[in-house]
Amino acid sequence: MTKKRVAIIGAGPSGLAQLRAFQSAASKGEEVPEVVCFEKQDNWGGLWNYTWRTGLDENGEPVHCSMYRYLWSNGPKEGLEFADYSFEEHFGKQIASYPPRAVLFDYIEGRVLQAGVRDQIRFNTAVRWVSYDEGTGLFTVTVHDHTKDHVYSEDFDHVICASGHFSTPNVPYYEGFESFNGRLVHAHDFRDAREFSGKDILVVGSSYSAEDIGSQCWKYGAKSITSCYRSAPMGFNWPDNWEEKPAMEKVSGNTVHFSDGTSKEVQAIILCTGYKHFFNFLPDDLRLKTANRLATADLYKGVAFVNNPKLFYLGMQDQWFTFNMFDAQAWWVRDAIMGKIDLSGVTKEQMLADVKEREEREEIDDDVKYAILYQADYIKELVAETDYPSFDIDGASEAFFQWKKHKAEDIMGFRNNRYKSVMTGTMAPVHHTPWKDALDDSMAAYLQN
Ligand code: FAD
Ligand code: NA7
Repeated sequence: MTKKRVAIIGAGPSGLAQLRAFQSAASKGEEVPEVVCFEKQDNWGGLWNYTWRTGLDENGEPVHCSMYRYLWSNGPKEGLEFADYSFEEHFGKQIASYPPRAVLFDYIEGRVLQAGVRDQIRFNTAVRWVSYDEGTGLFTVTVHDHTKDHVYSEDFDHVICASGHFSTPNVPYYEGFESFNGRLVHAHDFRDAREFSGKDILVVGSSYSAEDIGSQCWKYGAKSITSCYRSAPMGFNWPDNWEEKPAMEKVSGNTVHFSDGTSKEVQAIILCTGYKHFFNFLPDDLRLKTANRLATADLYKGVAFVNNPKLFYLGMQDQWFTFNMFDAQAWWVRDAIMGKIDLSGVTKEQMLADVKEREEREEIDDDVKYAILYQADYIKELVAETDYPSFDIDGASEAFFQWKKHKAEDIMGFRNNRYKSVMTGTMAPVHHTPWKDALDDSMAAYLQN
């Protein structure tokens, strides 16, 4: 019998988790399928593979990166640690709890370098189209290899879509945008906070990007920050030069008008208005259509596409947990593909019922703690069905609860706190410099602890 062939789209944390999952089974002597991962960038790491570029990349592809220069983890590392590869194993010591982007990239890379999976990835190769043939039961994946400038197709038994969903910006229009005289940019294209030093800026939105990009600009010397919300304020105890306003109504010249009748003159507007699940390489019958929520639409167990369960999606949920949730999903998908988890007897109705149950359970309560525990339960559920090393998921949730509390206490100081690893049981050191003063966030500077 010929080996099954599996295509993974994307070598970000989710796609890399999938490669590691198969490699882990192979290292235990199991017969694993042939795996090919297509990655449109020239390196792995997904969003964590930072670039200064915006707009189109060197190949004319939309730039994937939404991260910015001075980004530090927005949650404690103790909530995202891999169960099979701890921070201590990677760095040879315990490190502080909110690593900058470069440090987390290094950690993600360390595990897959050790696993030796890089040769399964075809870099600089953008997936253009995927189709499914009912007759052969195979997917045809068409890609553009930019290195050779060659478009070709190959057939696969399974496709795993791990292309991320925080890359295609959701860009609303407000009256007067076309004649605004300052810089108007979406968070996706925000790179260097120093550009806004000395300026009055507006951040639109009230979620993670608004909070963190506003905080970055504050840290690197913006004159004032105004943030505005559509539904609810972020409500933190902001510094004196940060003001929260209700919804923006329109812009005239450089003046922004808000729904409470007030206005503010600004030199820059940064739209922190979220992202779209966007898959321009998938036809209607294979394309996931979902809101950014914990219970994604149409994914059985959060991963298997109900309309064709030979197709899987990783990491499509809104995220409290990240890397270890992607691992739990990847191990489960691996076992479904290898037949260790049997999907053949699960009907479409049963899959839809599973999705509905998850949606209803998510909607019971909109409390943050509830949401964290909901996603923790999801990870527990998947981990229990595979050989992914079980870990103290309740302990990781506890780190998130503490993080929430620390943010409420001091939004510009929460990153000075430390938490205990649930993988190794050791406490992180306090970082040597308070976040607001740590202007050099290189890996060398961060690891000086
Ligand atoms: P991605 O990281 O988006 O990777 C997807 C990969 O697919 C990319 O490499 C991309 O090039 C590739 N790809 C896409 N389309 C194609 C195609 N057509 N053909 C070939 N390849 C393709 N999480 C945390 O845990 N902590 C944080 O502090 C944190 N901060 C964040 C800050 C920002 C600004 C953003 C946007 C997200 C942040 N996240 C954070 C969440 C982030 O989603 C995850 O950490 C993680 O990167 C998701 O991994 P992924 O592999 O699912 O997707
Ligand atoms: P989110 O978490 O999806 O939040 C998007 C925000 O944008 C949210 O506050 C929305 O308000 C707001 N929004 C969306 N559309 C509009 C319009 N038209 N007008 C005004 N405000 C709008 O995205 P983020 O970028 O903050 O975070 C995504 C990931 O990046 C996250 O996982 C982090 O780790 C980093 P709403 O509350 O819906 O009214």
